[in-house]
Amino acid sequence: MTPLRYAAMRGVSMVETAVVLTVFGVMLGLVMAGRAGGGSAPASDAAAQDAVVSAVYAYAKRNFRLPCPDSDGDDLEDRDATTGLCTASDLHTGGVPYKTLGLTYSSSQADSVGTRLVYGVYRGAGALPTDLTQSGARSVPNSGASGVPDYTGLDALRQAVRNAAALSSGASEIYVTGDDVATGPANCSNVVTNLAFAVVYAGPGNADRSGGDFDGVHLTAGWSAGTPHWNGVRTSTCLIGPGKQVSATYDDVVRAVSFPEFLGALSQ
Ligand SMILES: [Ca+2]
Ligand SMILES: [Ca+2]
Repeated sequence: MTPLRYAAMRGVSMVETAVVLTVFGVMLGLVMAGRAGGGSAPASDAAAQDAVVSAVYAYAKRNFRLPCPDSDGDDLEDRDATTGLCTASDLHTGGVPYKTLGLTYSSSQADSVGTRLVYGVYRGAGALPTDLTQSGARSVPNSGASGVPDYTGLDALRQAVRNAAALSSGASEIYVTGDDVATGPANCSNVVTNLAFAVVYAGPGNADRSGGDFDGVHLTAGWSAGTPHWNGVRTSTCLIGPGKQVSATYDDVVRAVSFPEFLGALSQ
């Protein structure tokens, strides 16, 4: 890569980062404004989630992998810099790694973004061909197959997504349930489809008045005030279908990114 080309790419990357940070700040402001008024603001909450999703897309394009979740509450992904692996093989879900994504929030927003938004990612059993949190060369269909050139960079991530989509991981990886209507019951026995990653918002409150602010069978352990903050959800893979309607006992909002949706975003 020529220096000129590198400089141009770096410039675009910084502009993209600035745009994402600005959008995220505006969206969080809208969310908090909705709270201050005493009412819920579903549209703004959904927009704040989408800002995180956009930041994850940008991160994936720059790093050729998805970030690990944050299970100890320091806003950094829980990843071993030496091995390049998430700190535990069963780390599926945790807090949003805001700092890793280059996102910031003020102390007054800490309750909303620090305790009520959860991030989950497809780990592919921790194997390089299918673990979306790892970067490295992949070939078709598996890494290092003799005589088949390996893909690297963004192509390698795309190949990992295709490899993951070809598996039937079921409840061993993050997935969505039904919505209690078209796609069947919203319980963890009903595995509708696995996901590349997901951002889940606990909603305005603890609607079902049980456990934490997540409702129903959703992430029943959730955030805890001690350390590690998000350890209670680390092994959770069951996420309620995004189509489930808000009701008197359910106000969570799920933003689920399927393998095809993620592939599409990586191609833009
Ligand atoms: Ca962390
Ligand atoms: Ca809730």
